[in-house]
Amino acid sequence: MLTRRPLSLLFPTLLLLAAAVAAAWSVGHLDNAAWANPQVSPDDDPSWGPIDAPVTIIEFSDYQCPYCKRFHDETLPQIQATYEGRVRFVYRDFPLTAIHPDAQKAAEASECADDQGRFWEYHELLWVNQQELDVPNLKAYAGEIGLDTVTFDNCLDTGKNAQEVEKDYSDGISYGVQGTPWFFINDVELGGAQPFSNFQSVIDSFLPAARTVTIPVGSWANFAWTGDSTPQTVADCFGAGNVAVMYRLDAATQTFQRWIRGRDDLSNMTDVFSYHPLLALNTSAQPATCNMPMPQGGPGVISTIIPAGGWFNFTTSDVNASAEEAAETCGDGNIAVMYRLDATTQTFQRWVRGRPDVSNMTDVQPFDALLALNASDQPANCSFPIILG
Ligand SMILES: [Ca+2]
Ligand SMILES: [Ca+2]
Repeated sequence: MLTRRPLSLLFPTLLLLAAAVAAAWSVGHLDNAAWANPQVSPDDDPSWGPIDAPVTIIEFSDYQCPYCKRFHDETLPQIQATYEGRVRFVYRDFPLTAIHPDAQKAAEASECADDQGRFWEYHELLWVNQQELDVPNLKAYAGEIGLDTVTFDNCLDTGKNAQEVEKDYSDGISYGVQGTPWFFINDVELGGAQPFSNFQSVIDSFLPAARTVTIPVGSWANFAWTGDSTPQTVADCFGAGNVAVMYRLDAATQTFQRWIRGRDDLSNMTDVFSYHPLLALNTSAQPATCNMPMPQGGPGVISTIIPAGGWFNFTTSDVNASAEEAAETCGDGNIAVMYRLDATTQTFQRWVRGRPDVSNMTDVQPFDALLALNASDQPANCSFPIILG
């Protein structure tokens, strides 16, 4: 059963902050809506995941229910692995006491463990031991994970959390829960045993679509990624062996790294400290020729040709040249964006034509800029979710 309730819910929205750099440069930003389903409350029940996650799953469950165990053992781990950091999971009790004589006490016991701050460990033990949930066993499990057993036994024997469990159950009835397990995923109700793919399609409907970046053959691309962005991780996303070089510009620390396939170290460029890498975007209709000064002020120039509409990565030995001065050597108006990575100070500058400041990228925190070279003979694609850093 899959129904979408017509609620005036504020959906998580995707705000695209178009950095005024280039079409290839865009960053995503999630407006993290807290749980906003006015009809179904997470109450005071145990949860994991960010409290402001764009998706909240509230499960109503019963420790003696075989389908609940199956969800816990098979489906939930997939949800956790796929949506870590983007999903909050809340566990509420819905013991079907007419058919499951131990379910009420098991639920109370889990709340007694929660009173000692150990809900999830205890919860795991209950699923492992689903066939043995009578009161003596519930007490034994508390001892197994080192809870204060006197306090725990007293909690269970006096029915300290009976009302809490009954409130979950009566709330469930009022929300229309008809059995276990039963789920509310933001404003979508999902009842009964369901495959992971059904959870996936509901969860995905609340998340921004994956973004795909394509690097043409032999080209550089400049983009941002707000997830776990080690150069190696991102390079691997583009397919085995495609990306040969990756720069990572960390906006937060204003530092950069250079990763080169086949080299063990993640170079911070001290090995080429006399050279200062430049990355230029030529937005004109013709190739741009950059005439950089020779090292040590020698005669002549070093010419680099940047294709029309493309990025190019090259170096300058002119330690005094700013990003803008480097761009000017490439002809009037050709270069729209120039990064200059100062190997000596391990800092970088970003110059954007028409902007008065040489941005140090504090304006695009907390996004990490990446520059990747596709050295393969085919276009390289990477699809990645837009995640808040
Ligand atoms: Ca509750
Ligand atoms: Ca509860």
